[in-house]
Amino acid sequence: MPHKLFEIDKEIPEREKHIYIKHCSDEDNEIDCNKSTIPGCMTERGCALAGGRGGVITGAIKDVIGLVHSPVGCQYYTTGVKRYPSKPQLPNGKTFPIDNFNLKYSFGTDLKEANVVFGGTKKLKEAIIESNKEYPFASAIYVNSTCTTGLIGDDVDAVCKEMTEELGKDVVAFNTPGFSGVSQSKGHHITNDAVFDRLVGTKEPPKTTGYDICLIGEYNIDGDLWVLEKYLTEMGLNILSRFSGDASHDELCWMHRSKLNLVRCQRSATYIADLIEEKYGVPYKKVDFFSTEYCDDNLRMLGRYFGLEEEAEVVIEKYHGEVKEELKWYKEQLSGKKVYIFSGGPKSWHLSIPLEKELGLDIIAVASQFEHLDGYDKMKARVKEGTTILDDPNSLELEELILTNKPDLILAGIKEKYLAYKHGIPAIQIHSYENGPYIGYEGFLNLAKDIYNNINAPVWELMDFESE
Ligand code: CFM
Ligand code: HCA
Repeated sequence: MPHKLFEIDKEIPEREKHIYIKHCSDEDNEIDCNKSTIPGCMTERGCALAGGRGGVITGAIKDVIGLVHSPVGCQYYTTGVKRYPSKPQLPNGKTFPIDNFNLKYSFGTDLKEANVVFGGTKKLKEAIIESNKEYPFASAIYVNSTCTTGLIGDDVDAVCKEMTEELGKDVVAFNTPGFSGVSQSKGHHITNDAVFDRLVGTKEPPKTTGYDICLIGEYNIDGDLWVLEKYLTEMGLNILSRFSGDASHDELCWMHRSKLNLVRCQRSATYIADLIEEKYGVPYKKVDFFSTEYCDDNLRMLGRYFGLEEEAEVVIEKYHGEVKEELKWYKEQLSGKKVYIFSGGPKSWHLSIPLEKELGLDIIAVASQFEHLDGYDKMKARVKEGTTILDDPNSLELEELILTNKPDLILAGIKEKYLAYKHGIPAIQIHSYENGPYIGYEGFLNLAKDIYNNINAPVWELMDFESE
C-alpha cells in the first residue's frame, strides 16, 4: 500500500494521495503535489510573495529598496523574518552605506480602504519617489504586487516603467499576488522570469575571466554562500554573480557573461539557469554542497570542468580534513536516532542520505511544503523502504506523526518547532538554521553540533510534555 490516510484525515480522504510510504516494488506510484491545499487542512505553506521576496530571491539582495505594494500586513512578512546577511562591498569597488540593508529596512505602500476602492497606483508612485529620496544610494527599486493590488488591478508594470524613466534607475515590477499559484513555488518562477526579462543582459561586468561562474539559487542563509564562496575562490574560480544571496543589483544584470552557472537550490532557481542557457548559451550544472561527501564530489566535478583538479584537491584536503574527526565523534553519539525532515522541499532530499551516512541518523519521514514531482522522485530515491513521504502536510498530521512514530528529532521550520517542543520532541530549524551556516564541511559540522545539543538538552528530562 504505497499511499496512506492518516487517522486525523478521515474527513479529508483526498489527503491520501499526498502521503506515500516508500515501497521498492512500486516506483511508478506518484505522489500528488504542487496542487492547491485541500480545504480543511491547516497548511504550513507560504504564498508567492513569500517565495519571491520574503523567503528568498529578491529579499536577499543587498543594495535595493524592496517595496511591497499592499496593506501593511504583507510587508511585515518581508522583513526581520529571514536570515540572509549581506556585506556592504559592491562590485564597482564602492561600499554600500548601510550594512545589512536588506535585513534592516522594509518599504511598503500601506494601502487603506480608499486605495482599494479608487486604486493604489498614485500611492505607489509616491512611495517609490519618497523611498528613493530617503535612500538615494539604493541601486534599484523592486516592487512586489500582492493579493490586494493584484485584485484591484493596479498596473504595477506601467508604474515601474514610468518611474524608471523619471528616476533614471531600474524600478522593477514583480507580480506576485498570492493567488497566482498554490505556494511559494510560484513566486520563485515569477521572480526568475522577471529578473531574466527585465535585467539579465542589460549591463556588462567590469571584467571577465575564463573562470567566471554564477552561483544561482544560493541565498546566503546564515552565511551559507560565504562558505561556498571561500571554497570556490580558493580553488581559482571567480564568482561573477550571485542569485541572489549577498548579491548586488548590477551583478544580476550581467549574469549572461558567466562561463558556467551552478544551480544550488534547484526548486527555486533552475528556471533562470534554463533561460540563460537558452538565450545566451551558458551551460549550467546542478550542484549539492550539503555534507562532506557531496562537497568533495561537486568540488571535484568543478575542478575537472575548469582544469583545476589539483586546486580542488587542496581545498578538499584542507576543509574536509578540519572536520573529519569531530564528525566521527558526532556519528557515534547520534547513531540510530529517528529523524523527520520537513522543509520547503529540496532540503528534505539534500539531507536525507548525508544524515544517514555521515551522522548515523535514521530518517523515518520526509516532507515538503511545495516540491514538484521531480523533487519527490529524488526524495523517494534517497530514503529507505517504509519511510513516510508527505506533500504539504497539515499541522494535525505532524502531530499524529509525532505521537505514533515518536521521532527523536524534527528538522523543520519555526511553526513546527514549537509544536514539536510541546510534545517534548527536540526540533531544530532547517530553514533559517540555529547556529549556521549548515552548508559545506564546516556547515555540516555545525548542523551535527546543533542536532546533538538539541537532542541532549537537559530540558527534555526536566519537564512533563503532552505525549498522548
Ligand atoms: Fe530552495 Fe531555499 Fe528550499 Fe526555497 Fe524556502 Fe529557504 Fe526552504 Mo524556507 S530557496 S526551496 S522557498 S532551499 S525559504 S533558503 S528554507 S522553504 S527548502
Ligand atoms: C517562507 C520562508 C521560510 C519560512 C521558514 C519557517 C524560511 O517560506 O516564507 O517556517 O521557519 O525559510 O524562512 O521558508
